[in-house]
Amino acid sequence: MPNEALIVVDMQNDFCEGGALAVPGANGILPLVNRLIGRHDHVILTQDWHPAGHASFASAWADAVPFSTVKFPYGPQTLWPDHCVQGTSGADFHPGLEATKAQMIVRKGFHTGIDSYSAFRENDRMTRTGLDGYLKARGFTRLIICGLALDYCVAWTAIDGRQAGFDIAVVVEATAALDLEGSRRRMLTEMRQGGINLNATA
Ligand code: VGL
Ligand code: ZN
Repeated sequence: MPNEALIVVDMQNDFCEGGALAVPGANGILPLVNRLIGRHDHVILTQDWHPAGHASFASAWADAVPFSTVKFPYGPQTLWPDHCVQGTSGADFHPGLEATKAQMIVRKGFHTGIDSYSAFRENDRMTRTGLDGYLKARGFTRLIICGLALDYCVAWTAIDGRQAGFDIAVVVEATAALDLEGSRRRMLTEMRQGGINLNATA
């Protein structure tokens, strides 16, 4: 469909098996993600792309442990293990991902003090990535979303996409979740209530 784009979120080594912030089940979705890529004319990849010492890394703070939550100027922020550092192999796309066809790669999380789960808007909820303008300029009205992690970058990208006026379907079977303290269930509910279609299949 000419007005439809596939967005593949953060299929990077650090989120896959053996990676610094591995999402359980990440490698298992690769065949489904590749099948979706094969079936779509317009493919966009997102890439988590942090400078070393990024504020979302627990290692950047004294006495902080990964997966704890701290107060940032823009609100609560989960601290993560160092991951997807610019230029490292952990930030590369998984070698099994059919990445060649991608028409656009959106990098996010490159401002040292601001994390970015959404591919549209950073975690301060103000700084925009430009993806909205790109998609609208190209005439896309419907977005199919898959990738990692369902309850963080996929969910926030879907919710912000909906808010920007796109028709959104998340292919849940082509995602995997971190599931920290019930985040999978919580974000599925938020997406459903936000008018996002969760019934699409790969
Ligand atoms: C993500 C946590 C930190 C994700 C990225 O891709 O879902 N999660 N950075
Ligand atoms: Zn990140």
